[in-house]
Amino acid sequence: MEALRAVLQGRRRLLVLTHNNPDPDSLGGAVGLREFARKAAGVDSRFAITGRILRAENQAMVRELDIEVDRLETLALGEFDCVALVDTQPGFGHTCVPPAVGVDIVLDHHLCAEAAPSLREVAFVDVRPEVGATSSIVAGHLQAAGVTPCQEVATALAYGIKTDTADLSRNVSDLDLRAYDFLFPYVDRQRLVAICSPRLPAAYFQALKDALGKVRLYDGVTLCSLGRTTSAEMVAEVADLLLRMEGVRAVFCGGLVGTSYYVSVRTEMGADAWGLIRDAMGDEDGTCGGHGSVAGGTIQLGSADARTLKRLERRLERNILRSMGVSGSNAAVLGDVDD
Ligand SMILES: [Mn+2]
Repeated sequence: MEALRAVLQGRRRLLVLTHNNPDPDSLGGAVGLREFARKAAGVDSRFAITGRILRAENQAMVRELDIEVDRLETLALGEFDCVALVDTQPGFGHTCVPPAVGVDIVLDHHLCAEAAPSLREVAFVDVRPEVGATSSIVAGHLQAAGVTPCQEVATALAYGIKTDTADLSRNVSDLDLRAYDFLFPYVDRQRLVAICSPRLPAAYFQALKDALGKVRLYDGVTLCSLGRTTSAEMVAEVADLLLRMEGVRAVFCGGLVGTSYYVSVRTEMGADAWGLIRDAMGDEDGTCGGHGSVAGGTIQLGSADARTLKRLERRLERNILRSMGVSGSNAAVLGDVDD
């Protein structure tokens, strides 16, 4: 905490960045770091994104908690003399850091080989893969600094921890539990409930229906292709849902957005999702990262035609089945039950 404070102190203005399309943990970590900068180091800050906030829950989080999000291209980068990456690292595929910008602070909990060399130039690095949420790492720094977070920040951090640890059930460390305990008295439980179950557009149910029609069940391994889909979030959401099916050890879910193919992997507790996604992606042109039983990746396709997509999915499926030690001959699909 003292090292983080020391890097911030005396700076004019901090710019906080995260994934292109931020999830709750990155939103929580970002507002938590802004609170730390302001209350523990007296530094003003902004939070900027390059993509969109997609999931209905994440949009509700921004709305309910008045999270200030700027578009990166609207900010004058010259006004900032300190840059932080939260819940991601330099070089990650889903993160855009302008080439002229040097990163000073990295707070994250993902394992990733690709980031390692560029991390050496960063003044403050706090990457703890054993922790379930970046929000827990940030909350820990707030607690250590004796900062009482405001209700909105505490609720954002708590929701970040809730989502990345599946309600403190997945990839949970002592720090996650301590952070949640620390935050809970300041959490606005009414707004937390509003964030957890927002109304969903009809298009969401259409996408879900389409996805469930394409599920293939192997021996404990579930594959699902969303084909061309609306967002990487939908791929992750379907993967989360399918892991709840009885007998499923691992879920691989993929979908094409533009010319980027997104993959989400979910495994039972104790399994290594990152190892699985690396095996699945093989030599494809892409990046992946993950922690514990959750991993995600992106593959860049030269073209987005149906044949290219089909071939890619066939290669991935072969790699996955080989890596899981499952024969590819006995797939079942949903909806085949006679009634
Ligand atoms: Mn996270």
